[in-house]
Amino acid sequence: MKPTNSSVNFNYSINNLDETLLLSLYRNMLKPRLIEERMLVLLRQGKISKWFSGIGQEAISVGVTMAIHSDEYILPMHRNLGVFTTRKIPLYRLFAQWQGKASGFTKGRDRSFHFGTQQYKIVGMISHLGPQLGVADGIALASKLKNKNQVTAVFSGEGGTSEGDFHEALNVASVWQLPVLFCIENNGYGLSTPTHEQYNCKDLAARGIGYGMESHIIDGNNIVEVYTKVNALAKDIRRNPRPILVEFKTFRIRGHEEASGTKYVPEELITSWTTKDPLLNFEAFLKAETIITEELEADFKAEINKEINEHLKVANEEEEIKPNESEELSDVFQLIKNEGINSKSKPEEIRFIDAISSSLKESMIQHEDLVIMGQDIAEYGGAFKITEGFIDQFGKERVRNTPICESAIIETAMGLSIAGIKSVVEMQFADFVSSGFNPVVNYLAKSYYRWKQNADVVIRMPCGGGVAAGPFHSQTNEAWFTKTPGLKVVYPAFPYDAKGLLNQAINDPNPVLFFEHKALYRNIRQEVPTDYYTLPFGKASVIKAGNDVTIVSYGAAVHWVLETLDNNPDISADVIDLRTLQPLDLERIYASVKKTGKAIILQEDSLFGGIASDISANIMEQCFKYLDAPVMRVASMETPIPFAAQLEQQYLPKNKFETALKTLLAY
Ligand SMILES: Cc1ncc(C[n+]2csc(CCOP(=O)(O)OP(=O)(O)O)c2C)c(N)n1
Repeated sequence: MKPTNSSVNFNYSINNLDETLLLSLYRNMLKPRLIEERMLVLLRQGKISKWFSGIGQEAISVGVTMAIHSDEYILPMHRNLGVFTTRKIPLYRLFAQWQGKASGFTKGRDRSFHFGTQQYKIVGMISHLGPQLGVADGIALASKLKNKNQVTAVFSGEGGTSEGDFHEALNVASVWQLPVLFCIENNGYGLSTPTHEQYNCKDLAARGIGYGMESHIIDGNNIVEVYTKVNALAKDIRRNPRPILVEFKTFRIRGHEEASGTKYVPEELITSWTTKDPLLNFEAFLKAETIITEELEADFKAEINKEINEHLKVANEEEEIKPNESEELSDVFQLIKNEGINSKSKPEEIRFIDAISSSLKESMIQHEDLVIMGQDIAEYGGAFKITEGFIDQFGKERVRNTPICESAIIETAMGLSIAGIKSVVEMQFADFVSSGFNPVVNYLAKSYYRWKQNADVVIRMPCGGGVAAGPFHSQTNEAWFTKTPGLKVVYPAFPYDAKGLLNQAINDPNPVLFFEHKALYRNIRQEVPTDYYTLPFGKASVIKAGNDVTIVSYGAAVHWVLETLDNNPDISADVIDLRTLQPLDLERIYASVKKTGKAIILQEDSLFGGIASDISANIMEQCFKYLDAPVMRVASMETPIPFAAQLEQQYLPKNKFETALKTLLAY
């Protein structure tokens, strides 16, 4: 149903708003409306693939965007075309984005509003909705750390407020008093789900209060109310940085997306909300007040339609993207110098854990903005005491205790990166990254490829078994990440490598999962330079040279290999410690296998789907004619990792390795 009313159903308190401002509020709402009406035509003609309508909700996008300064970030959702148009993005770029063309914002790699642009300070959504909110926390944290007194505005539908991300983001923002304006657009339905099936409270605004946050309810269809109230709130946040939640009451008068229709919405709801159309009511008001004439209205429409036509023509005439494999592959990671920085100091013998701690400390000095976040890492010094004493040297702003909100903190790290700040996030145990899995594999991993926004984040992962800690404190879960393009995965076995690689990980502007085996922390010592140095990624180290077999491993399992060889001095083996799993030094492996003719891979994780399988497959494909035996993989049992020491020993592959190695040598 097309809104047609012309009476004024709102009380517009224009007070001291001047005519120019009122006209631009009107014009800024008119533009997305006219674009959408055109998109609906194109959709029917099959010229665009999907459309999420924001018709009837324009006052929120436009009012909020006009109240936020143009250098303040705004994080819109799929119905917020008005944010993009009010920020004056050239329309041909939007049209090209929707057609998957190069002048869009993602080189055809993502659709609709799934993009961001630093130029316009807009950070678009990922499909999962909720992560936007935690990312806004990070941007707001950066503003607070740099004393910028800026507001970050972020949107969510009422459906999105049911996601854990929403609750974590509100909690973190409130505990840290971050200057975020959380904007909930309560439009009655999340796809076909009505509000009473989505939540069980009267107003979502109450959720702000639950998190210790000021909150407000605003009539989302009254542009004057939206603009004036948000403008006042934004000013207040700039003066007194803190989060505020606003629930905008509105209604989605079209389908979730055009193909899904509105059959499940009672007709009378659509009819009554149509009379509250934000554009037509305001238009009628401006006419009644003689602020706009029929002529001026026609001029506005003609100008906007002309702009739409011209820009559509530009986008339509742009050639389709020509796929180019090497361009796709080279856009997964931001380029970085990967040469390694040499140390100049005399080495000292330290433990693995000291190497990690020393890297973090030196990196905090090296990068003066670097922020470390994690549970209990400040006064308490972290579960493993790696950051003990850090707050005395670097202060609590940079060494941040976090609530138990893995998702929101990883999203916050993403937001910091958007605002130009590096961060390291400590998982208390690698197992708990599953509570922040979505932002790692969908936000951090894909953001550079999608819109060239790097995720300058290192996630530290204290991992691994042999410590009788049971299924949730012993996993080595690198395989969850090695299969996700866009993530680098580092897994050192020695203190020297741990320090040099962690320094490199923090230098790297891309997301890095840094695995630290807990069993190595206090058991493995090595001479390590006392000053700052880095080691390049993607370079395995050959820690023993021999002729009969190639042994490939990483992490604690490298030490099991060395123990086995100590007990069998007659075995002549090349031992390759991978050090990084992504990038993976396959060339080093191939060179060794071509020499020895036999290969065995030892991995601590259970066998199926682990990196040993991929290494094995690559050796078979690339070195088949050099092989004298099938490539062998030795790994843990296909069960969760158990607690009781004797069960854990049976589970881990350490004791099976010697037999497998001897079987291979005898082949
Ligand atoms: C994590 C996740 N679950 C489900 C979906 C599918 N989905 C996309 S939009 C949507 C409804 C969202 O409702 P709401 O947040 O109220 O926003 P609205 O579409 O009403 O503006 C759903 C279920 C999704 N994109 N992400």
